[in-house]
Amino acid sequence: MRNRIAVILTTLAATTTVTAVAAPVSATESKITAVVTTFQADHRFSNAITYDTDLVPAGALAGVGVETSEKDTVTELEVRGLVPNREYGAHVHVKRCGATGEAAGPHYQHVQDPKQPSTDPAYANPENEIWLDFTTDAQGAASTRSEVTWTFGDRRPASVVIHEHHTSTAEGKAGTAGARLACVNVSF
Ligand SMILES: [Cu+2]
Repeated sequence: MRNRIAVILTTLAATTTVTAVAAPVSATESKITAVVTTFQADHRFSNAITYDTDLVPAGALAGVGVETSEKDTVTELEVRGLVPNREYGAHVHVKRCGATGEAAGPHYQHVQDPKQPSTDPAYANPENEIWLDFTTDAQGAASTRSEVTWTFGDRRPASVVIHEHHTSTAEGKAGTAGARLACVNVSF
C-alpha cells in the first residue's frame, strides 16, 4: 500500500491541474481505501482543509491510505509541501472536516473513554487510537503509519486531523497535540 499511495502522490505532484483524486480499491482479503488531495483554505472546495496556511500551506498534498483486514487496521498518511524539518501531530477523528478544526470532533477510540474529552493515557494512546505523528524532511514531506489490532465495526471515523506538535502521552494531557492545523476527509 505504501507504494500505491506514493505513486499517486508522485503523479499528483507532477500534475498542476488535478486538485483531488479519490481512489477506493478493493482487494480479496482486505479492504483498501485511499484518498489523495490538496489542502485548500475553503472547506467547501476540497477534501483537505487547512486552518493555518503558514504551517499547512494551501496547495500542499495529503494522501491517506487505509487497509482493513479481519483483525487489524493499517493507516498511512503522506504529506508534501509542509514546513521543512518540523514536527506535526496527527490522528484519526470521528467526524468529517468542517469550517473550523473543531468540526472533526474527538479522536476515534476503539475502547471509548467514559470521560470525554479523553486525556487518560489508558484510553488516549496509540494502541487504542490511531496516531499518525510525523516530522517533515528538508523538502517538507513526510510519511507515517499506524497499525492497530482492531477494526472499526459499526462506529467509523471520518477524518485525519493534523496538529501543531507531536502528541502528548502525559497523564491529563494524553492525546493532545496543540491546535488543529488541517483536516482530511477519509471514507474509512
Ligand atoms: Cu487529533
